[in-house]
Amino acid sequence: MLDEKILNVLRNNTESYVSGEELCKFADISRAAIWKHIEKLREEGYEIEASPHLGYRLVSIPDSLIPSEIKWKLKTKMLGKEVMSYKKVDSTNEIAYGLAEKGIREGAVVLSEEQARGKGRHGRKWVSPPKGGIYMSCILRPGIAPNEIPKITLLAAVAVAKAIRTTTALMPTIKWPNDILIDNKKVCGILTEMKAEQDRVEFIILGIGVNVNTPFKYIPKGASSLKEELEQAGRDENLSRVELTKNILENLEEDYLRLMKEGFRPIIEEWKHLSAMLGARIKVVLQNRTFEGQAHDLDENGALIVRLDSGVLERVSSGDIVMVR
Ligand code: BT5
Repeated sequence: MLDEKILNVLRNNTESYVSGEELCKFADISRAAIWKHIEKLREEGYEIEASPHLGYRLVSIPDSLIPSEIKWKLKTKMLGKEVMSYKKVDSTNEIAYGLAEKGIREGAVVLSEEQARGKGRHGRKWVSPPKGGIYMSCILRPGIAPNEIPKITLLAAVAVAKAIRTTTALMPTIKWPNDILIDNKKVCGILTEMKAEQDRVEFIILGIGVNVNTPFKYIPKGASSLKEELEQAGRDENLSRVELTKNILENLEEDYLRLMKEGFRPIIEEWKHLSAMLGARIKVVLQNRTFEGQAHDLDENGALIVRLDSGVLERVSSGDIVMVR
């Protein structure tokens, strides 16, 4: 906490030095204690200049998914007020699930720089190398019925797509239910897990994985990263994962509160706008069968309505889609 307070004084004075004496007064601790906090911040990646006569000056901040960076000027009321960050975990969804079971409040966020066993849907894996990805799980307690869960997954896809568009100017599209693509390559996946009683969800863990500056050699075939797609567009830049994470949280909260207030309609409309697949020919892969048809619509709960060649409409609430060219 004190680290964060000292850091924020330095952030507000990057043009000049803040004297050790000022910091001592502000934090009400000794000079030696201030020094310890400065060292700790440096270990986290903050570059802080120290001059014996002038004091301290913040030179650069790290693009690390740590609470002090995520919470700084984050424009949310609930999401990200509590942030836990790790260097490496098996899965942020698992950590978040454990915290939610212990009663952590809605809006808490778990982040990691790397995952040893990142999870996809249906027991699949999410490749989660260090240095460049966002691996994040949000704890939500919306008090909805379990069959309404797809609404949250679709809402998250809309929020992440908007955040990617704002921070990169790339044009993402959504593939039902949970993939975010750029130029038809997957850059983000969403895994929604929950604990529920019969008719009411106790909590939801919304897991989001984004390939941001992820080194290309780690990315599965047919997928991509935001950095790679920017390069393809002639822009050679490293993106700020911190900025994107904050933007995702802000969009997520806004859409989540809108869902609670106005219902699912506005989200469906935005989803349709961002999805490139309605009208397209698709193959639906379910656990025990496969069929082709045309992606026709989304229903009021977020299920995909597929028009079969016979004209019959089929409702798909969970499964995988392959685009047929
Ligand atoms: C997903 O599953 O797309 C959900 C991914 C959710 C990951 C986040 S990271 C934070 C949180 N903690 C977790 O443990 N998980 C969540 P699915 O639709 O089943 O897609 C999985 C498939 O995507 C794999 O079988 C691969 O084909 C592909 N894939 C794996 N890693 C990828 C990556 N980094 N980028 C793009 N595609 C990937």
